[in-house]
Amino acid sequence: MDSSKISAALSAHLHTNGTVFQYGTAGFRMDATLLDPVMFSVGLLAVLRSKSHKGKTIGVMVTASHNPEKDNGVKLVEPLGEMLVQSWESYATKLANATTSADAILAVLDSIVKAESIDLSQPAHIVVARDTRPSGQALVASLIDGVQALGGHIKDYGLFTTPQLHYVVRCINTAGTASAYGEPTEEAYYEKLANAFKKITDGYPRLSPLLIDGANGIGAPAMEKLGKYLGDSFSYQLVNKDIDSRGKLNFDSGADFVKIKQTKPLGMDLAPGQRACSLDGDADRIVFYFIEQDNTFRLLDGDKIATLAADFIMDLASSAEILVQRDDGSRTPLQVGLVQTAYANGSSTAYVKDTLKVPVVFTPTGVKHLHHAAEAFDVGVYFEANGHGTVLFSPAAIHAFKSSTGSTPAAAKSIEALRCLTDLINQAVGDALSDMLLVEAVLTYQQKSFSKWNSDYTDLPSRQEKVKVANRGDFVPIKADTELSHPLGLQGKINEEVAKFSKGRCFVRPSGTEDIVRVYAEAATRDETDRLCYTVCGIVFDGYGGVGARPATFLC
Ligand code: NG1
Ligand code: ZN
Repeated sequence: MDSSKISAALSAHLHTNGTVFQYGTAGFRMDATLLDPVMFSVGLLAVLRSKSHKGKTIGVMVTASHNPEKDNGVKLVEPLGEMLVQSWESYATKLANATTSADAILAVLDSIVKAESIDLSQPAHIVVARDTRPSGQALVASLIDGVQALGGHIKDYGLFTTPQLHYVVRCINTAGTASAYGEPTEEAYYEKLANAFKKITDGYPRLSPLLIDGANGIGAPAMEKLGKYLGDSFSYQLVNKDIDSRGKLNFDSGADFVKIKQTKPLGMDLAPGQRACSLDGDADRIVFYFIEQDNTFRLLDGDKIATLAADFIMDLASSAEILVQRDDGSRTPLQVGLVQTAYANGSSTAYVKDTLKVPVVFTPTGVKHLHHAAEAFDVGVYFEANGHGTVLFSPAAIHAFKSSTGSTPAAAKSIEALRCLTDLINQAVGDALSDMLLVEAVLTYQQKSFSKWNSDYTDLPSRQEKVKVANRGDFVPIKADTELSHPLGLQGKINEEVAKFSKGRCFVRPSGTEDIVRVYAEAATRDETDRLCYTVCGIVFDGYGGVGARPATFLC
């Protein structure tokens, strides 16, 4: 470690304004003007992480996803495209907060090297990409300074969706192995998705055009490029594709806006019966929607995508008579499991358990938790209600798909479809474009309308609100985010309110990405849901450090 080189490089990125940094659910995320020292520290940490993996390539994505354009963020990606391992999150936090002086940063670097027994003579390879935020380029430059100060090699892929960055990381690190994931280029990514989609939908009548809201972010140009590879196998119309005008990214558009507001985005004309979807600002989330003839808005969210996918894969596996080889030598049917969070609509959970008869596992919020839980199944379907998720296939499942031939033409066709799905679905991370094609492939294969898909089960009315509090750290979630252990006494008050409503469910948890606590409520009717949600918002605000305007005082 060349201390003088690190000290000299740090002098251009010193942290001077007292902000306390925290590597949260989605890495570091905040107002972009505060991020320069953080980026430098992430560059240093990425080098150490790569060295600790004996020179494997580590990814860095610069994005603040669905958050406003003025924000930005950064997260690290492990060699197979997963989120940074949890034990390193605290190193990231310590290092970012140590950018106040050369002594502080050298001490933290040294402590990480010792704690992880890192061999500093190992090489370090980093790849970086960013979304369309105006602050992105300068932040990447700060990151590169950090990487180079510790002697790492870095390749800048420029503008990418988050899942594209995860894809290239996985490709680079699996090249030449039995689980090679593909060519680490943007073109190969589009080609892989488009070829799988074309194969699986071959011979079926095409669906009506899909309206796609690009949230004026990176998903828009990526969709345009993907569209060229898809040719006439997929018909769509892209709106909200202006990535050049300031202030438009995610503004009243995108997956998060549509999910929370339960309405169509700005910039989209949506006639009754038309099919539509929204990507988020870095294209790792997607939700679908349509409006009924009576103008009722219908959202097809992550829960609906998960049930559609699980049902489809189980149908294919059953018609293909897939058997999976187990460690004890036996061969047993494919085991499909579904992973949800507390934000999943209660009706979806009931549908999965009672109708699909698929096991459901609950994890805390944040895809790293869901991803991990999904790995326990042959086919692990995981989606957050907000539309962030994917489907993971175990090596044994992939082997079964590859080695089965099928005893009838129908079985052979189902096996072929399962093989296509393993290429179509991004195995590294939730991916809006891949998920969009997955949904369109299933609906094409089944010739199913949005309205029919929506009628699989009826969502309970739900509401999600934010409450600004003095210190969200006072709120400590337990039991996969469904309850709070602290502040003492608050959970009892929430329980009292929930008990007043039929089918009532409500929980409060601190956000990992915004300086707020979230309140989620469900009940039998819209009116009861809103009453429950705003009553609990009021309890939190009045008794537990609310700041600013009191939420929805008109109701309570
Ligand atoms: P927080 O801010 O911790 O609730 C949000 C989403 C997560 C996840 C992360 C990462 C909700 C309720 N929360 O986390 O599901 O997607 O952002 O972007 O949607
Ligand atoms: Zn996102």
